[in-house]
Amino acid sequence: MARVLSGIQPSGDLHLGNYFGAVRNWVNDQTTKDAFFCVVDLHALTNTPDPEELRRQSIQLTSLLLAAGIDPLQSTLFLQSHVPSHQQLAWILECTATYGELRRMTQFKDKGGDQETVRVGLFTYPVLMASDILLYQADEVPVGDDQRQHLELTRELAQRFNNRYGQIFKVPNATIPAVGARVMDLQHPERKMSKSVASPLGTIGLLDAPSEIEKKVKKAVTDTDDMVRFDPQLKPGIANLLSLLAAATDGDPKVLADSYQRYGDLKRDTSEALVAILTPLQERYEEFQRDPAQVLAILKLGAEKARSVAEVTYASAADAVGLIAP
Ligand code: AQP
Repeated sequence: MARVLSGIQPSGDLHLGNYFGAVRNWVNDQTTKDAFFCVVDLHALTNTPDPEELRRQSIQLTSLLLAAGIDPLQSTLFLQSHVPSHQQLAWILECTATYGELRRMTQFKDKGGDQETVRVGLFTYPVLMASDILLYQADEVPVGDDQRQHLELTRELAQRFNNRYGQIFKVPNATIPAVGARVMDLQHPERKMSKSVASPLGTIGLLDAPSEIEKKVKKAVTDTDDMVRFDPQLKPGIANLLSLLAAATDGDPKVLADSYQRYGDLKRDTSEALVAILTPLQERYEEFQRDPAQVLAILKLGAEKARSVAEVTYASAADAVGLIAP
């Protein structure tokens, strides 16, 4: 059975990009694959969150993943900081990666890599991510398109390490969905929808009320030529709405474009389709919110299972580089 691993940061409210780009595919994967899903709280520290807020977000995100359909009986769901091997292997991989290749990461550059006060954690983030993946000997990593470059780096580090020290790591493949891989901001359709970039009208959160969803879709930026066509380059706003409708209805954005003449109709159907997907998810979320002890118990069990896999890989890597086992 192929093993999949993916992670998500508790760095803000989950949005449709996280859902269509990643989480929904995780739910599908768990029935046929050996699935590990990780709430990457150590990565969230790169945003220097308020401590109470980080704790709250970690529980909220876990509840949302459960509400979205991650089943702890099928998947191993855990918090990254509960498995110390992530940080231990990250150091070994930092001694494998080069300054030049980390400096070229576009996410680092986008998040302020050129500033004098940039934190080292933001710079080394992709190495910790490589550690998250390689520890589990994952075959596949289901992610959105924005993570493609980080996945390439993970593969490169695994190959470099294996060439030098022997076959320690499986070299994983990214699996990127055909539709929903890059959900764009509704107000700035040239940039991706994001948790940490403030764009209240441009981002649809998984917990947004139906009236908010309707308002945001209605106000979504389009263009003036009044023709519904799927053309992400020339008509990014309309292409984004078509992609969202396609993702929500399992359709094809190019085919859907032929059924619409007016932007208003496309917007109405898009918001209705999104509300239909999000309402049941929100109801399940409320149930988990009422029982945080259950959520913590799921994370505890998940961490035990994750540790049993991660510690074996870490021990092999540590031995390979010449560290003495305790
Ligand atoms: N706009 C997006 N479209 C499709 N997929 C997306 N993902 C993120 N944004 C989009 C996918 O969601 C998964 C989890 O992402 P993350 O929490 O690790 O952080 P990120 O990729 O940096 O996403 P955000 O929302 O922009 O968070 P912040 O603002 O905190 O950095 C990943 O698989 C990602 O591809």
